[in-house]
Amino acid sequence: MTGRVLTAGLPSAAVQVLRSRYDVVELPGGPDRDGFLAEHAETVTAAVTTSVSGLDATLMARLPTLGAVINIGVGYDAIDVGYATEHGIVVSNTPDVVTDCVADTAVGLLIDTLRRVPAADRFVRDGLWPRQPQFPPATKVSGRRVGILGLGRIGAAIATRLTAFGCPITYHSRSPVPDVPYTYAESPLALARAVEVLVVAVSGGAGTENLVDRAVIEALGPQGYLINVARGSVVDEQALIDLLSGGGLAGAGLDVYADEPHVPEALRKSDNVVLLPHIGSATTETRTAMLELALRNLDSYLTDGSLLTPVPETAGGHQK
Ligand code: 8YV
Repeated sequence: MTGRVLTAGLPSAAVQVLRSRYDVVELPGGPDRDGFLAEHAETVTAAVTTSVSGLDATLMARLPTLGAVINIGVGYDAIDVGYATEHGIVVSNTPDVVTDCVADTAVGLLIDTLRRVPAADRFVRDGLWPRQPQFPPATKVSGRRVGILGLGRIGAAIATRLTAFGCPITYHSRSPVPDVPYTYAESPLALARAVEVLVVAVSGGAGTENLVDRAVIEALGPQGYLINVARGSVVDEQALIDLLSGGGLAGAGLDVYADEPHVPEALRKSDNVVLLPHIGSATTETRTAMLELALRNLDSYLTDGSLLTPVPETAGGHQK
């Protein structure tokens, strides 16, 4: 199979790698897009995008010869997989290679949030230490009851790490996972009631939108913490802000938001949250492995139409 490869929202280093191997066109944003599509749309065979940029149905509909969407990322909620499937367009993602780094990020964020590590760092930098000899004690991590929402690859890797911290693990997934040494909770609400820290590790998409709603956050209570390394869409962000500011929740550690890269001022001004700019998979090693797996999928598709790691045909509600 030959044809052009369209890149949508890729970092320039990734575009360069693709350009060295394929005939690449880079999708522009804004007013240039219509002219670009008029010129190139009918020659595009495959598109390469990221979990953040995605590819919606409107754009796919304008690419009549598109056969594959190659996603650099495990989550594919920003790609309209329903539309793709209906129109014979195959979609791949990058599972497994992101698992370690996203799980590491979740555990690091959990520790940073409970132990208030960024606030302690600011305390030293701002010169407060000589004036106020003791940084206020924070919250112990080891042994704390942790709930994992979504015991997929990433949720399971988070559970393994936290088991080493002596944290009893409870989880909720669409159905109980066989042969795991953790306690199953029937619903997100039951999970929140049973734990002190809730870690969100479920995939984004229509099936999980607002799964962590106001009632779930309330159930964590004034001593509870929420950690989200999944998608902003899974959590009711306004309810989170209300409960954090009203003392209904002790703190939150967030890597993802409802409207990235925009983070509500109420969160940015809050002292009991730790905020990361969606860096779960952002290490050189993992980003390289993601790009390599995406390239192998693209090569495979352009060679014989097959994919190495296709996504399940229906999106929504899957654990990452
Ligand atoms: C990246 C992610 O932020 O894999 C995912 O689902 O959200 C992250 O790994 C993204 O893919 C950037 O390329």
